[in-house]
Amino acid sequence: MNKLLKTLGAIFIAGALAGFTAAGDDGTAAAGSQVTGPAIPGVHLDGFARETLPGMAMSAAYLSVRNSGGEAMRLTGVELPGLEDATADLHTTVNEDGVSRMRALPELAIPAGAAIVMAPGGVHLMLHGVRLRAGEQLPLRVHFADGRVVELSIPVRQLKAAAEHHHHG
Ligand SMILES: [Cu+2]
Repeated sequence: MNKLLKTLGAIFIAGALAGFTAAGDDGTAAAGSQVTGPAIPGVHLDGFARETLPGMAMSAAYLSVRNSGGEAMRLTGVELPGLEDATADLHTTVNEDGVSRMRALPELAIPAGAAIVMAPGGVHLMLHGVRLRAGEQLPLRVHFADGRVVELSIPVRQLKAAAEHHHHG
C-alpha cells in the first residue's frame, strides 16, 4: 500500500508538471507502448502483457499491428531481449467440440491497409520463463518475414481474474 501511495504521488507530481495525467485503459496508471529502435514506415505496433500469477512463470502478451503500407507484412516471431530462457510464441485459439485450445501459429499475416489486434481468447503471444508485475515494461523484438525487426517496450498490466481461460492443447 505504501508503495502504491508513493507511485500515485509520483504520478500526480509528474502529471502536474507536464499538465496531463496518464492512465491505462484498465485503470492502472502505466506507461504505454514505446518503439525503442528504428520503426518500419507505415507499420505501427502497440501492445501490453499480462502480469504473472504468483509462483507462475508464464503469461501472455497482446500486440496490435497496423499496416498502413502498400505491402502485406508477415510477423514471423518475437524475442524477449535481455530475458534469458524466456520465450514468446505466437499462438491462436481454436474451438474444438466446444473446448477452447491453443495452437502454435508459424506466422501472422497483416495485409496491406489492415490491422491485426491480438486479444484474450484469440491470437496471442504465449510467454514462458517470465515473471511480470503490473507497471513494469517488457521489451520485445518483433521479426517480420522481409527481415525487418521492430523493437518495442510494452506495459505489463494487471491480470483480470476470470478474463482468460487458457487450455493448452
Ligand atoms: Cu497460448
